[in-house]
Amino acid sequence: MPLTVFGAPLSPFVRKVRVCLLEKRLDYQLEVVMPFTPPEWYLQLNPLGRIPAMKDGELCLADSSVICQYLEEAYGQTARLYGNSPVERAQIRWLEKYADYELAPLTTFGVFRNRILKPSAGHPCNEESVQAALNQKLPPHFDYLERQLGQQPYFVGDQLSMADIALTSQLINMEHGGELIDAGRWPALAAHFARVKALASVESLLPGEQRMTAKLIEMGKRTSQPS
Ligand SMILES: N[C@@H](CCC(=O)N[C@@H](CS)C(=O)NCC(=O)O)C(=O)O
Repeated sequence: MPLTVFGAPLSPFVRKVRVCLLEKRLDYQLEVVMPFTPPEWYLQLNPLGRIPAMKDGELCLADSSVICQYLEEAYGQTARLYGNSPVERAQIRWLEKYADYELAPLTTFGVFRNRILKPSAGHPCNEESVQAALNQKLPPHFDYLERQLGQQPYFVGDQLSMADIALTSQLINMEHGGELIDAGRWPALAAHFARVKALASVESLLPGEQRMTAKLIEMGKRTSQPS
């Protein structure tokens, strides 16, 4: 039975899991569950109501990191995404956590939510909060990540890991929200973003996401027009 991922494609956490599955060449199906108003049955899978969740046979898991770490251990013959030593695993988990808990509140719940989700639901974008994220809160994080990356192609070791996937996943939501990393100020990070986005796994998801984002932008324009 194939694995089932529950969630919506524009969530950075769902994208993380999908890219992990694609890199590991594991078959899966996506069952769309929208966040914030999940159906009652979904609370059986994740009592917090957040996406993603995943089923593997009878096993049900929630939280993107828990899911990806399970896939790494349960499907040991597939591409390794959590490094090759305790040191690498710790570094990868740190950067994954950094992406999910430090970047997400700014890139996804700041820029993307304000610019795309709120207008599509008839609520105004708080552009002041977007500008604060872009100009004050994100730059120190980008400085740190630029230093961590140095001249390496990937954040940890010399191969793709969940650190690269989690960080890129957040930056994709920022891009859907109309903002790119400034390549003049953070050249290594901007090049890394382009490199990871060009992976076949990531590339295969982006056109669908871009179409959905364009639709949401159109909805936002319609709801903001006076009737
Ligand atoms: N740490 C969780 C975060 C999941 C998360 O916050 N998902 C958002 C969508 S991007 C959500 O479901 N929000 C709905 C809510 O908080 O009620 C993970 O990595 O899976």
